[in-house]
Amino acid sequence: MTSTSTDSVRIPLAELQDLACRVLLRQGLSRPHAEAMARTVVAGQRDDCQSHGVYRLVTCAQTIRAGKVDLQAEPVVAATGGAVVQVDARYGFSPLAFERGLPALVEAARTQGVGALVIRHCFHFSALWPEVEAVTGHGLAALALTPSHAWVAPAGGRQPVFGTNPIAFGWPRPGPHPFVFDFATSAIARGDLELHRRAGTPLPDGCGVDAQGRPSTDPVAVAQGAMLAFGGHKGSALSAMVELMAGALIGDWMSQESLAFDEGAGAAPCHGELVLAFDPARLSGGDPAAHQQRAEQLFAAITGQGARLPSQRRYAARQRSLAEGAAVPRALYEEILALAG
Ligand code: NDP
Ligand code: PYC
Repeated sequence: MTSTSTDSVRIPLAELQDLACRVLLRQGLSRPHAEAMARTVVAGQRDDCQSHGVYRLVTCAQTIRAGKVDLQAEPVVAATGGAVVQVDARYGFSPLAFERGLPALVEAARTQGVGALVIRHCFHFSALWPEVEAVTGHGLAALALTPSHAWVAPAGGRQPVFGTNPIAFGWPRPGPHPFVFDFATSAIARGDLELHRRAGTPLPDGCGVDAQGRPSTDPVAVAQGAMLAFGGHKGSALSAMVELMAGALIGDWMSQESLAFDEGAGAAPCHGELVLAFDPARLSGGDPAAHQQRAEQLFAAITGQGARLPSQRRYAARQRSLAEGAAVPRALYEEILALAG
């Protein structure tokens, strides 16, 4: 451990993985779940994603206390040999279900051109970029969608209907870093709202309304009222699409149903996830390398004018963390040490 300032410490990644694993094993998770979840949250911390890094160890502990998650659940993968791969997470956490389904998804995309990984009945607490990055690692493009709990009002309304419903996209590139974006369709992710609440700091303007429908920057008041979609009616429509595609379409719960199942326990949402994979070799009509080159020209036209690509900040943080360890807020680190006993 290295002290960076009075407020944070740098922890070598292997040490952080070991600590996260110990915390999760101590909560009663099976080793495969603990290791998969630790990989996910340590990747988040490594890439300076504070709302979905090791802070999630605290929220996962809360989810486990609520008593509905199956800590030993073995995901069941059903690959049909066609485009669709189904994984029943059996009310366990989602990272292991994704890891178990990934090989069959890659195989489906390679043989069919398009593969669809349908995960059902999972407790979902993570960012989606680790998953689309994993798919791009196989030379495939990827799109991932998941609902959450109904915290977000539709544009023009004030009653929560939608989840924070992230959309993540990945495009494989030469070199180590794919083009990836991953964002909540709410103006702010719930995880960031929680971090504001813990720190006692106000939300940015435009993130939510209080229980009376008045605009508010108080995270507690917004949690009692409603969060708002980003971009008004456009984000609202995208959020509805996520409910439909990663809820109704795949036969699993939407965000209202997930919240009802929670019964006020404050656990992670429980629902499904849809991950699509696309093989450029099968879809480009020939000469995928030439089309890949055209994609590179698009990226050059973005960065060439001083704009940055999404995930560029994350990749820079990753490079530093690999060299110096991941920065963890000191108070959070102590909270995690306490969870590890
Ligand atoms: P952000 O708004 O922080 O970032 C969204 C995306 O935009 C990132 O890919 C980011 O890249 C990129 N970006 C940010 N600023 C710029 C810029 N100036 N130019 C170009 N690209 C930029 O994400 P959110 O707060 O909305 O979401 C955070 C995380 O929360 C996501 O990973 C998401 O998966 C997760 N989440 C999970 C949910 C769940 O149900 N499981 C629900 C909702 C959210 P970079 O990271 O490099 O800044
Ligand atoms: O940050 O909105 C969020 C979130 C929901 C579930 C996991 N993260």
